[in-house]
Amino acid sequence: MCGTCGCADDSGSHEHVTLEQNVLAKNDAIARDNRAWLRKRDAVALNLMSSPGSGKTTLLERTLTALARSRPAAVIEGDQATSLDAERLRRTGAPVVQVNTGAGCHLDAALVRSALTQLDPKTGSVVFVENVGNLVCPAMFDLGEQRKVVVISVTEGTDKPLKYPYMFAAADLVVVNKLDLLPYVDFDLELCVKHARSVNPDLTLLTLSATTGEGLDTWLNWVAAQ
Ligand SMILES: Nc1nc2c(ncn2[C@@H]2O[C@H](COP(=O)(O)OP(=O)(O)O)[C@@H](O)[C@H]2O)c(=O)[nH]1
Ligand SMILES: [Mg+2]
Repeated sequence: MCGTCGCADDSGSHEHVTLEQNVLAKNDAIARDNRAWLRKRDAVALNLMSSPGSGKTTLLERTLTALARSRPAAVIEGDQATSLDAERLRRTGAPVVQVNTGAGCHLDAALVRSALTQLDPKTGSVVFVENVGNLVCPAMFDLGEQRKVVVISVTEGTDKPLKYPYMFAAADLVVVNKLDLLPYVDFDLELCVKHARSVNPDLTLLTLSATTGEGLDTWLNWVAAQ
């Protein structure tokens, strides 16, 4: 077990494995309740995960602005500390609840349950969950979301799907962001897609630039389809 979050450690002892199973079983039960809670409101939750700085908040700023006239949207914003991202996102007019995890490196279903109660999203809402930035622990925790979205950016290197296979195996969608920077960095998009599909053949992938807006329509269409 990871000392701070209880995430998986394959080299752990029998006690570690049992404890990990208990933590995850308890989490999964709450996640099922969250899913039912959301279904009753005809709402869907999309869990955005990435390394710090891949562009989750920038993508959400654009997305919330685009959705403002078509569909109610709300955000659960996860960070270890500060409300900086929540403040950025509230400027779009959307309701946002900030969750600070302190030393914790991921959101879990219990944190999302209390954030949902506070957020009280409108019927038919898309609830975006911006998870704490890392490609390890968030992959293990079901939050009751409809879909898991992994954002990577072209500045992070082609090999990330191979180095963090659990995250990419858990994903429904991979968004490759910062496409505007592709001419300036050593990133092989085709190979990265191949790596991602090697750990998860069912993946949907799309490319965009949250800064320029290139590819944003494809993302918005995917969101609308959920
Ligand atoms: N060039 C470029 N920069 C971006 C893009 N998306 C985000 N950024 C920048 O990357 C940095 C981190 O973005 P942020 O949205 O805070 O990432 P987060 O930590 O995943 O929420 C900021 O300086 C953004 O302006 C993009 O598509 N292109
Ligand atoms: Mg952010």
